[in-house]
Amino acid sequence: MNPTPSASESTTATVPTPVIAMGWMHTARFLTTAPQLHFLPPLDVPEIAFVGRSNAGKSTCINTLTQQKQLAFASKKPGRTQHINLFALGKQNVTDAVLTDLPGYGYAAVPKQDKIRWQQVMANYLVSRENLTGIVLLCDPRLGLTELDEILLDVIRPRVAAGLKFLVLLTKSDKLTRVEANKALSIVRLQAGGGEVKLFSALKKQGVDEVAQLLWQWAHPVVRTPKAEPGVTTAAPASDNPAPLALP
Ligand SMILES: Nc1nc2c(ncn2[C@@H]2O[C@H](COP(=O)(O)OP(=O)(O)OP(=O)(O)O)[C@@H](O)[C@H]2O)c(=O)[nH]1
Ligand SMILES: [Mg+2]
Repeated sequence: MNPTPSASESTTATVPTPVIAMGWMHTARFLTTAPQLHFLPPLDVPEIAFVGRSNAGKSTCINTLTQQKQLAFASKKPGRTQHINLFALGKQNVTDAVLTDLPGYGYAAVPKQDKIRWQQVMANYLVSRENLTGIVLLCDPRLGLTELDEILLDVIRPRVAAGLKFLVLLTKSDKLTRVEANKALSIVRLQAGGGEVKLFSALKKQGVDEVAQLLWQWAHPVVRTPKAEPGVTTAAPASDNPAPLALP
């Protein structure tokens, strides 16, 4: 899950300061909600999806990153998020990226028919959403990556190989000792095939700045300008975002 970038692909993205990244995150506002993929408006800005088991902490992670208490609906009760919810990011109301909160999978109490329907909605979204630029897979480290997470990894593998950004967040890290956290990191790093894995805690604010900086970089890819000195790069304006990714 860690594709090697081609020579023509720029990899030296500008790293924003935490203040810039967090300020950008704070601009998040509700954009739209949809029960199925075909109700979502087509967009041409980078879209970053938060996926994972029910109760893994996806909605809480979005609220923590955006420093807003109730932007996404978080709840102790699993299965709280039941639609695809989009949040727009960008200063002065100019949207330059979108965050997507997806319903979680694996919640036992959901009727089988609903589970199947949701798996299809999510797989459809992950495979065919053209402006999807990155996926954040959230995982409770006390459970590790489960069979359902592995199925999701299989679904997205071709797109990750084609350049889609991918990050695994081990959530609720406040519930682990340092030794447990390190062990969970090593195991999930192996399972994720070398992809990036980070610890995250909404409660202790662990990993927040780092993740905000990374998502900013995903949404603001660097392009080489023809006249630039070798090695000199500039951040692309939002409208110059990458061509739609090759679909599997
Ligand atoms: N201790 C701790 N609890 C957390 C953390 N993040 C989330 N939680 C709790 O975990 C529960 C589930 O959080 P949600 O954000 O609703 O989870 P979700 O993945 O969006 O769940 P679904 O919408 O059902 O898919 C809530 O009770 C949160 O308060 C964290 O970093 N630390
Ligand atoms: Mg949720």
